[in-house]
Amino acid sequence: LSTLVFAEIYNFPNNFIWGAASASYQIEGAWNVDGKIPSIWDTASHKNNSSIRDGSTGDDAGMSYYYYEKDIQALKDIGFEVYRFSIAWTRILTKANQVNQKGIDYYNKVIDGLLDVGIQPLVTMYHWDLPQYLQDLGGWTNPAIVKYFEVYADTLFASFGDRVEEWITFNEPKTFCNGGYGEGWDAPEIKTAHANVYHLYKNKYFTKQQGKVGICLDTTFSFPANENVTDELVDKAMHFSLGRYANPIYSADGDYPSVMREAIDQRVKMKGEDALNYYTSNLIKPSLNPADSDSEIDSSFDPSWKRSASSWLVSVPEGLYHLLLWIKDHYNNPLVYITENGWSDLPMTTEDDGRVEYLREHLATMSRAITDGCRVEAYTVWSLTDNFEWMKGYTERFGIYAINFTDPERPRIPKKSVDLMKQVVRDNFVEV
Ligand code: GBH
Repeated sequence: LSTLVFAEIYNFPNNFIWGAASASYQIEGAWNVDGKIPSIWDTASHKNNSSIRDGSTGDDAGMSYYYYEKDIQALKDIGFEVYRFSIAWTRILTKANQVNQKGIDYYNKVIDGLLDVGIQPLVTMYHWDLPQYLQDLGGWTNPAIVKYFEVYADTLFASFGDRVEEWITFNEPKTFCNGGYGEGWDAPEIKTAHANVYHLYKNKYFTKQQGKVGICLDTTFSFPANENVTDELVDKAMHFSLGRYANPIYSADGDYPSVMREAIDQRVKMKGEDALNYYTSNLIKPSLNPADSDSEIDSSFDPSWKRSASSWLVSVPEGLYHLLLWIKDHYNNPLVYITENGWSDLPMTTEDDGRVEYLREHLATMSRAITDGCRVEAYTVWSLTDNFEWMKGYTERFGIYAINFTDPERPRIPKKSVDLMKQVVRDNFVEV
């Protein structure tokens, strides 16, 4: 008997850019050497009874601080042309905001090592490892952080901008704002937000206590300076001052003031590429308990969707196709880099058939989206190696290379998906 294999071929443009992605705290280790200062993830993972599933830390992780050449070799073996990695703010600047030369030296070695073998660096400035001393000042809730981040970014541009051509400011602001400061399931594990408290009161206490929960906003009133100043301008000034906070909470449309949005839109017309992380999708319907969420939307998984080792991650390749078309239609077809896409399994498998299938199917839908006019130019798989998966520690593995975290040499061991990626990079097509 012979086996019949039905394979469909999905092509990619000749100049398509392939690569892999990682993030500093998840791979580097060396958490307290060469002048590095503590980050909020050092704090979260060193706490007694930390919330990290296996009680682990990123103190050593894949030891990329020492073994970055193994990462570069692993990229090169596949033929990748781009490496997305992040820089640890905590290595670059001291508490006194002085440049830490040893930190600069480390990233110089990584960047030069990549360029030597023809791999372009794509650098994320912030992938969640905020200096702890800045968190002690309120972190992302303190407006002063804007200036601190600017000083840090300035140092990066000045130190590496001669060789790094592509930068990403923030990895997943929705995740670190909501996870870190809204619902508290990521470092610094703070649960705040006016809306949460308001809804808590409304749902749990209002019937009995009949009180009110408000928010205290501050504003001046803006008077016209002369008779040429229009009422519209007064209104605009008020919206910049008060409306930016009040409108989302109190206005009929619940949005930021349109006058403010239009003014800002004019100034920051989206330029460059949209860096997009896509993993999974969901089914949505109007909420049965509207009080539970601001969106009044309930989401769930289709039971037919394949599950990974991560509870939130199911395989929905069609979702990537529809997302790319949605972006094309809503944002005037910008250039898009897929900066993360990947699959988790349990330690320690190199027979990662689930990942191979996930990647094949997602690359195929990406190819279809490109055929249908989307301007996707690059793809970096998450992740180059197994690494510290945040609150899940080392219990969920995303690498296309496996790492045994008890082996002092931390060899990068190719999984089956490395063979897949080699073939895709070589042929510029994927078979499904
Ligand atoms: C990415 O986030 C990150 O950029 C990367 O660092 C990470 O390693 C990778 O995903 C894999 O997780 O645990 O149910 O509360 C992906 C988006 C948003 C997915 C937060 C996990 C937490 C869900 N992430 N989410 S839950």
